[in-house]
Amino acid sequence: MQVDGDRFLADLHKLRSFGAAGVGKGVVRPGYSAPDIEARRWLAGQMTQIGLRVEVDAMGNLFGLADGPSLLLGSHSDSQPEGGWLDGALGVIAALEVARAAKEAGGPAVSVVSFQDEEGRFGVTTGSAVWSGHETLASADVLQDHAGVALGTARQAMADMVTGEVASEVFTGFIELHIEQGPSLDTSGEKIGVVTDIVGIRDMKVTFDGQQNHAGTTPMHLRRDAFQAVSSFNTLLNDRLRNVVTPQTVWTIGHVSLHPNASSIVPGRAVFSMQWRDADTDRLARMETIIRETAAEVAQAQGMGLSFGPLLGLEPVAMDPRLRRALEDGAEAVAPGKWRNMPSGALHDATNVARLLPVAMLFVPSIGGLSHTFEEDTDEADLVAGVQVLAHAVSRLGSAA
Ligand code: HGY
Ligand code: MN
Ligand code: MN
Repeated sequence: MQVDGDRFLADLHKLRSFGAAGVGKGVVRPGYSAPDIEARRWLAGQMTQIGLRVEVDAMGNLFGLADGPSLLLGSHSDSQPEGGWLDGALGVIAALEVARAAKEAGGPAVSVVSFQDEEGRFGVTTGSAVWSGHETLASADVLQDHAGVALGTARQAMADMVTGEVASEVFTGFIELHIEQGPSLDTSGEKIGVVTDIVGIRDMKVTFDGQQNHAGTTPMHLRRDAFQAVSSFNTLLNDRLRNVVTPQTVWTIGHVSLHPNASSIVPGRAVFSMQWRDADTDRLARMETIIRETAAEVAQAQGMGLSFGPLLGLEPVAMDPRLRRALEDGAEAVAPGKWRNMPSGALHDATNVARLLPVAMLFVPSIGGLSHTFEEDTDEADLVAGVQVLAHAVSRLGSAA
């Protein structure tokens, strides 16, 4: 099978045109937004053109199905609220190119997927979480974004595209090509990372309820300032986690909403996202205990009400050895001596799909290790090398993977 690098790159740039934003190659295409749905319509057209049968499930996961048993390739085409042109998009367009090249070569059978809301506007990888049975549609529907919109409402915007549920039994395995989103390959000068494991994640909203009041007249010692509670919590937490974490453990408060968010008002409420990631489930649990206890202690000391949202999460998963070996072979053929095995610190749809199918992943370098920013980029020659490794692995595995 012969992939066409120019055709692949042209499609990748075309996908970026849906929601193109910011300087460089930025994209704003969150799940179920108008650009996301427009992009899915364009992708569906591309799938049809290469002879795949388009199916869209109730969540908005978009499949292009080959006849008979097939290997499933893909990723997601939604973006972060400020994202780059490659996160997810690369894996979807690479899948399209390999499926097209496979058709031209007379096999093997390759299907394509773009999962919905991988970037977690509503949760953590919600599209593939529902497809894989990790979440039910009903439990996903009540999840809300930071603006208070429910997923069940948001997904109505693409209801006209829905054809029905897509069974996983027709697929023999799943392979996802992605950018690394970290600095390892760029720093070492290597071209390909073959993923060994994907870390686990926990994510929940935390709310401190204090007393909204006048910022000029309320003495400091009488205040119940919700921002001060968040600030104390963060400082204490960083200190307490130190005994539990490893250099690979990460935790982030990435979204804070203060009410009413005005210069002259002592904030009465703070709602913030608390997310933590690690390769070890026990450590994730120990961190959860510390997070909950620290928040309770701050609430008690500062006279705050405290509540926690639902705890969302995914467990760490290992990649399938046989699919991995096919990628390692491909990496050695395309970039001899310039690839490595490595874990993934980012979450991916592959984690959910691993509940149903053997899965594997490969990475190409991210320039400067940047991602989840408009500045995200990868050398185009490295992008093409990634597709070539994927095609090599698919040829080796055949449709009976
Ligand atoms: O956050 C993640 O790891 C993924 O990009 N959604
Ligand atoms: Mn991604
Ligand atoms: Mn991402």
